[in-house]
Amino acid sequence: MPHVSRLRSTLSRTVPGASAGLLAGFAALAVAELVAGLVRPAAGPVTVVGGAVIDRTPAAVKDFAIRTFGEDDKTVLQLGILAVLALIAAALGVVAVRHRRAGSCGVLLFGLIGAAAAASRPDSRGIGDILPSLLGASAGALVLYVLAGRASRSSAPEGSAGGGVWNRRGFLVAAGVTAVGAGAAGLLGRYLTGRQAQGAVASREGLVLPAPASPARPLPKGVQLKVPGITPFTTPNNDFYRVDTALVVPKVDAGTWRLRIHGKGVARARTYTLDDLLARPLIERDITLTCVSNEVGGPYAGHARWLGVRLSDLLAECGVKPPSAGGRADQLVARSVDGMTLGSPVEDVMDGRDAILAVGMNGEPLPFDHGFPVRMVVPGLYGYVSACKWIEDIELTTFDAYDAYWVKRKWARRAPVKTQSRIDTPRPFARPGAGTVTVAGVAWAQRRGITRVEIQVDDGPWQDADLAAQDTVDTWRQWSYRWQATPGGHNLTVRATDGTGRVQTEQRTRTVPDGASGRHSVFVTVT
Ligand SMILES: Nc1nc2c(c(=O)[nH]1)N[C@H]1C(S)=C(S)[C@@H](COP(=O)(O)O)O[C@H]1N2
Ligand SMILES: [Mo]
Repeated sequence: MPHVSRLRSTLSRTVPGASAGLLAGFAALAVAELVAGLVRPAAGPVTVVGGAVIDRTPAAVKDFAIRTFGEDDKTVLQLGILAVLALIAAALGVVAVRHRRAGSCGVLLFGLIGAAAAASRPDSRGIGDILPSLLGASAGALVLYVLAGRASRSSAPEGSAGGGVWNRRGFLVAAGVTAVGAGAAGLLGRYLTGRQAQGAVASREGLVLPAPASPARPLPKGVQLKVPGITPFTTPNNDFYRVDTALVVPKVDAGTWRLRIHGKGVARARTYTLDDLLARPLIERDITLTCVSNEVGGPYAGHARWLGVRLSDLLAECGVKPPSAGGRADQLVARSVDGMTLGSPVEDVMDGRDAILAVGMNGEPLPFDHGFPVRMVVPGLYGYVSACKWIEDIELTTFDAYDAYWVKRKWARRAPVKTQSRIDTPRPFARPGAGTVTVAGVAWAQRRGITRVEIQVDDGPWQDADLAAQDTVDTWRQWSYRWQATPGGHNLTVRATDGTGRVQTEQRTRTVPDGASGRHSVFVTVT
């Protein structure tokens, strides 16, 4: 049966070849991880490749990923990269059984691609970033060369020169040694990375936040409605949405953290330590933060009480003037330790609003996910043009001279928050019983405040909802509406009016380039 034996001989080359390739890939990643642990944890192989992928993802695809995978988008991306790498490694292994050099060269080529990806990241810092990929790929190429040699001999027909049995054992021994060695290297790399993070963790645990010189006004009674299913007025830190490009959350040691303010029109460039900031009079403010990627009705909005330094005070100390007072810079570019850049209008952050360099969030130091030790928060601007996490540098420049990260990717230069409202309850496709049904949710128009919320049932007239107390114009506002629900399918739509008297538009736009507009609707079936 010639077909069967040909199939068997193909398989007997393919299986060891693919195994050799997978092991070589594993060894390459493990060594890269170890080198990264030694030189720069943020330069781990999957991290830099993933980061480079994120940097090149068009706005529409990024939006799709956020929409589809939500905050798991990064896990999905990393698993995807690992799956692709595994396929390529297995294929290279199959090639290597016949052409050992070609297989190893293929691995080296991937190392070069990885190094290029690392060097292209906005936070790239030279040789330390490309070493993990290069050394990892070299290790992988060597492993493949050795294993492929044994695999091709081990797949020789039984009884031919060299003897299949002994060689198969030889292959398995070499494979086992590789697996154990690579596993150990990978674990050691992870351990080293973890140890560096411990300093940052300790610095956060040791941080005692001073009391604010200017506390937030106590929350008015009645900002929080007692309606099951409504978004809580204050978002607990653990539930606060997270949107950023960091595959590995930066762990910054508060003790070594610095913030530099410099650039156009900065009469006195300064560098501040965290203690410098904490020694200043702190302000505490309630501010609702919203993401430009939030769809109508979407979850990317959160509310917190922020503690920090008034940004305009620091800018004034450095001699910065807003354009309206003759300042030469109209754009403030905040840069984070992971190379993210966000550009805000200088006029906005100095116009008297509570733009904050925040150190505290809801009574505790910023969580790492939300920018420890210091981030920016500017009421009225979407996060991508204002809310720089893990900030380390503020450069004054102009919108003409510089485009920040998201602007280079088709998002708008300027992006004030649009008036939005959301129905939290009933949920879409809920089946409430007939009679009184409480419809409730939140509405926001930071800087302008919410003065009215209305509900429309099917094509009926707009009816006023009851407004919860308003905290400030920079916070969202809860609302509720007692609906006399009749059996059947119904569509509920909400619209808000902001403090300028403007009604939320029904014009639907996508999130790109400057935030979604349109009205949120929920379809329910009353039983
Ligand atoms: N360093 C850094 N800061 C960042 C981002 C980022 O990707 N990197 N994303 C911004 C965006 S798009 C938003 S909406 C807010 C979200 O802040 P949060 O994750 O604390 O909710 O952070 C902003 N600050
Ligand atoms: Mo965002």
